[in-house]
Amino acid sequence: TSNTSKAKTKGQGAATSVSIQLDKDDFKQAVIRNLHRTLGTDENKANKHAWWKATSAAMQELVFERLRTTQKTHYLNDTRAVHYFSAEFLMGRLLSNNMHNFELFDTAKRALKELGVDLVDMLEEEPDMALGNGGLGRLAACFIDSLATMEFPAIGYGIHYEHGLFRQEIRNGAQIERPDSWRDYGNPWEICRPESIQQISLYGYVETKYDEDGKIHKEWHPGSIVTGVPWDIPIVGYGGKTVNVLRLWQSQSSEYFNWDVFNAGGYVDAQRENVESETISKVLYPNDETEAGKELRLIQQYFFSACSLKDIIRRYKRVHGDDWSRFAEQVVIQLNDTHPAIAIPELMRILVDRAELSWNVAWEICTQTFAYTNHTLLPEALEKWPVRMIGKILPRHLEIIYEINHRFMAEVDAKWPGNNEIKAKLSIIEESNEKMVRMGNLSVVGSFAVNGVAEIHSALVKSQLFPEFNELYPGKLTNVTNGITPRRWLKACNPSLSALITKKIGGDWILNLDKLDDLSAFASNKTFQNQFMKVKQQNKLALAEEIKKLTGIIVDPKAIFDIQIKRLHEYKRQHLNLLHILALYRRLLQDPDYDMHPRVFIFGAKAAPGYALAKTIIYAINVVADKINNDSRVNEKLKVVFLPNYRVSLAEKMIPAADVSQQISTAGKEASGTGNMKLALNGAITIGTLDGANIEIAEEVGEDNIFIFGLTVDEVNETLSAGYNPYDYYYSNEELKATIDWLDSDYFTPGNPHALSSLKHSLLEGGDPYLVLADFEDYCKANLALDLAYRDKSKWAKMAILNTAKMGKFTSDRSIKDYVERIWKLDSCQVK
Ligand code: GPW
Repeated sequence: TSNTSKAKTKGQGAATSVSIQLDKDDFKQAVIRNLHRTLGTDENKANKHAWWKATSAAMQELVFERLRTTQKTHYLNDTRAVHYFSAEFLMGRLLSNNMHNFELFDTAKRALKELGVDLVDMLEEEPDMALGNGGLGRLAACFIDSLATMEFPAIGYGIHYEHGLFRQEIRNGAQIERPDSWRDYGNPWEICRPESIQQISLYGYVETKYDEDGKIHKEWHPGSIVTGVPWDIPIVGYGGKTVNVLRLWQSQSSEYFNWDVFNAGGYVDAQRENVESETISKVLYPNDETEAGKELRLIQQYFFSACSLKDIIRRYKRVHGDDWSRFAEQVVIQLNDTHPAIAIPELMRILVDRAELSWNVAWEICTQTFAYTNHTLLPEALEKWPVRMIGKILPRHLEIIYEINHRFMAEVDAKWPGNNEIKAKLSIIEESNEKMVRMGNLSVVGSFAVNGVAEIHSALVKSQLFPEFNELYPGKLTNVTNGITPRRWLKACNPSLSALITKKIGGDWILNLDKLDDLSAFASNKTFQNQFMKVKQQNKLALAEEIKKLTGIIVDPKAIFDIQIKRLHEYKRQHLNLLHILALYRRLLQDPDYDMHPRVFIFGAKAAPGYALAKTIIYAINVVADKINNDSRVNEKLKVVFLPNYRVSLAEKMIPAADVSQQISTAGKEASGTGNMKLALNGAITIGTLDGANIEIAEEVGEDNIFIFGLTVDEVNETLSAGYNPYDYYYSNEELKATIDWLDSDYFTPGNPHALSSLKHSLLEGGDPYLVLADFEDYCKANLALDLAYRDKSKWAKMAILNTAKMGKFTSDRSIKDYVERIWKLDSCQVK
């Protein structure tokens, strides 16, 4: 089999014109009809929520019509499709997005206005669909937007979590977690597909049988059967032509019970320790970049991978019957990190045990079907599952994994004869005290392509993480730099800037982001600078109002809005930002005339509930904020805001108002970053390290239009191998020492002097693993340069314009084009 037979990629297939013709009056009627007939209420009684539901229902009529046409077209053309397997899809809100992608936003706005409803205000009724933690989940959401926009046959597969990422509240400065219930009052976008239910097996044992010819056959007798119920979310491409689906599986207990196991004895007791079926899709694990190592998490991974594979196979068989020879021509499966990697042995099981293909034929199909994206080098995020746990939950899969490894080890031995060190390193099984299955190694061995998510990251995947794999399989490891959808992250979230850009250079940028470069010609034009900065000012005013509403804090829209929004992690170094804030505070106290442009530091971040130091950093930001904001000696020049419950819909309000984008991870640690792209696209200037996609952003905007500081990847490695000692920096920089010591006094936490001592400890005795102290001085210098640059209004405006102008590369349309041409080999399919 080969997946290259359809290698020709016909252009980009992007939609070019509006397909839905609906005027204001049609729209009004559709909303009212749904208010009456779907919601059973009327204009006089309807509250905001009812209007939102009726409007969503009106949109959904259009969405379903295009969904049906798309599915019919794909079916009739028997197209090769990509299946994007991801444990997370961080969709955010869908109504405004769907309106924008159908190019009906303005129509809807005018229609609703005549009904006495403010659309923008009404959109706030929609809860975020927060089925993801951060960058990885949001990337999946941007990718399916681009896939639909460019009319590629694609389906997203994931989990229908009952509770998405927790809602964050801040009480007395500390994070507390509240359950997220995004479906409490019904979700208008999802449609249940009971006709496509799947059942999957768990637990039990494997029986070895021999047929008359002495051939071995393995039979898995499961201990329990779980039902997967699919919910489809339509994904509307820009232009409204192709509507793909995101299919999310909900677990349900099944009627069916396997009595073989009951007879095996001891069953009821053993069963009690097993995960209950309904629990599987209950909640998203909130640990970003750290594996939970929990049985339930492994079951979640298997559950959605196995349901999705069965779904794909059912669809394939409908056309091709038992002829497996074309499977890999029709199906490509992208593994979003290793979370769905258990799909590899699952497909082998189906092909070998069920379809009775030979191992070699099955393995050929398998390794032509899967491709794997790596999103991190952090050791704590590289998934490993105890052999014992896999053996309990998926006994047959464990056997298959061992067989894959056995054959792979022979391959390794052929390449490096007798080299046990390399074998131990590459083995899918880690021979530690507690034996582990390395999901990364399994994914590399079982895939035809492996990619990192930014140039530097992919280079490090090759040189640090998988160097021997790179030798063994030349060309398999590659790069696809991440991207973001400009529909959500510019057109929808920043309507004034979008309108200004379109007025200046036309609207082609929405589907061809490189067009933004046409703005470069106006970067020094005073009139355009004024228009551009006026939009920024209006967006800052709107955010200032939001800040007041959410926190009571009053900020000056003329101040620099300096924003750091991302999950809370030591490697992302929110505490480096905080130390610099403390340094500014101290300078202002020591010298009331200290010359700086007023600046508001704004944070948004959730910490994993079990990540104690991350929670301490949130607490530290909040207590420092409280002190500074209420200190009349400094609060004209300095304010600190922590906005609670950072999420997609809040990001959409913050990003358009940012002057400065903080991207300050330790070099080598942030695989790519995508918030960096969103902020720069909206005209924020980055202060950042040479890490992840920052490097490529710097290449695009040029060194004059970004503030780069800190150690490079090579310098980080040199510093660490030279025996890094944070005390050297602590004792040699008076300001640094003073700010760190300040945190450990009772100045910020009256009556509780050591409330923040774990933070100080991690930076000193703890060895400062993320080199905060090493980068502090250079960070301060970059901040100084930034402050000076801001005072030159024209210079800053030019920088901001050029940032927007040079972001073309970072559209997710380009990422998807890279995947399609270099990995997936898909043809686009125009839906009429
Ligand atoms: F650890 N990323 C994330 F690699 O948001 F799996 N969550 C995760 O669990 C992981 C990665 C994982 C992020 C990266 O940190 C970020 O740099 C990258 O831009 C994003 O994935 C999308 O590739």
